[in-house]
Amino acid sequence: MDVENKQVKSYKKIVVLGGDGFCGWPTSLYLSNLGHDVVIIDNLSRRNIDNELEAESLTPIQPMGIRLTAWEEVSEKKIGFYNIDIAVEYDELLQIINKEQPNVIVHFAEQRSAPYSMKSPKHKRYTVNNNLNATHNVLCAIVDSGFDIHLVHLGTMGVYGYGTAGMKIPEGYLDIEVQTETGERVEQQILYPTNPGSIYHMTKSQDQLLFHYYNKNDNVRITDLHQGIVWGTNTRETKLDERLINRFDYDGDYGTVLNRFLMQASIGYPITVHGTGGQTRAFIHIQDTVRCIQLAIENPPHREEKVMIFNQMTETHQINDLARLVSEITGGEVAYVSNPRKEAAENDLHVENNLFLSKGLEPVTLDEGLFQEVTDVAKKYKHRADESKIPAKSTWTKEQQPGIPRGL
Ligand code: NAD
Ligand code: USQ
Repeated sequence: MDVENKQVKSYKKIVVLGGDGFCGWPTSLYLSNLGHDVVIIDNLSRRNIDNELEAESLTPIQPMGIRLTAWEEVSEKKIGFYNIDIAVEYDELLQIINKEQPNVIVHFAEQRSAPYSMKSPKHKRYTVNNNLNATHNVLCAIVDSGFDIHLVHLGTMGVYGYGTAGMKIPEGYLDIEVQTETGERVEQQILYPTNPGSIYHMTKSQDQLLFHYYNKNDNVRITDLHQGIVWGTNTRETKLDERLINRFDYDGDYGTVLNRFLMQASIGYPITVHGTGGQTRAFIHIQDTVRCIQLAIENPPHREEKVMIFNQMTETHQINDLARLVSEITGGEVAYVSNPRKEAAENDLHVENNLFLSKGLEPVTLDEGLFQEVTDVAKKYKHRADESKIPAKSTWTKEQQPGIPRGL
């Protein structure tokens, strides 16, 4: 094997929920390579949504069986796999937990696209049912099993909303002072108030309350990672064999902004900036995502401790600046399209992320990674692109227009 085989001192049994997805697959390989015993649970709903949308990953992802065989051949390590719907099949989920007895469960298994969650009443209801039942079933099953399992959940920066009036968004909690009826001033710490911008982001806000409750009532140990927009495609492990390649979404529903811009520029499609491009968002490279999960697993909260919240992001950028940067690297043209979303046209974003930095995260920055991403992935697989899937057609309200460049 080409990569350094890093065995951790304290080996753990880790169940990865959603381990076939964009973040879950490279995380499963990374943790397996560290020497942990990894078991994936995934109902392959993301692949079925590709069928529904008639869209495909730009990169040629392999069926789960081929992925797992390839990993075993490359690494001599086995990853287990169960295909169940954790939002629906509670008894099966509990049985797996009782059988596998994991030390850690990493929870990626939710419908994660904001535009998909806003497509129609059917998609709104699916996202709420899937995400809230998935999270609740996991928490309920952890308590039901009686094991002391550390739950690491992938949350989102979007729960905070993006307007911070110049203040740095703290890691989950806000210190406030209230005045009592007798005029005394008392300090308190509360969950940072949520302000979700889509049905999807709203489910993540609700997840926070489920975590708070199960932590308070049953002492479940929980780490909630408020992650920014992930960019990039491959990690050291997924690069080891073409059959291990990670997915790269570029369609109008699942493609996230920076990867979409890179792909669009590589095929000569105008770079689709929504509205004025004044929106500022938080970003993280996929290689840092997997490293952050490792750090979260290695630094669990204690049994009586409140839910631990990390802001899992490394840089903030305005969409306009990203478009300009991609255009400079590739020569691509920037198009300002109608914004199909209901979001502030401009915002500032300042985020506290000291927890991960203090635990040793050394971020991959846009300056180092962008050019490589364009050449290694976007250009290499551009023959697989279907231009008709690029426009963002899901609108937040019936009155809004899709984000289609003029003339296309
Ligand atoms: P993804 O859609 O690629 O992966 C999610 C996986 O979960 C899929 O393989 C899907 O089949 C599975 N899944 C969904 N519902 C399930 C269910 N009920 N039972 C079993 N399996 C189920 O998404 P991703 O980009 O890997 O995101 C993973 C997590 O990280 C999500 O919870 C998302 O909210 C969070 N996140 C992602 C990003 C990003 O930019 N991709 C950023 C911040 C946070
Ligand atoms: N945008 C464009 N042009 C495009 C696509 C998007 O200008 O072609 C803009 C959007 O209007 C938005 C911003 O870019 O202002 C980000 O959009 P996105 O699709 O990249 O990200 P988002 O919908 O916020 O969701 C993604 C993931 C989600 C995760 C979230 C992290 O899909 O799972 O939770 O990023 S965060 O944004 O920090 O909440």
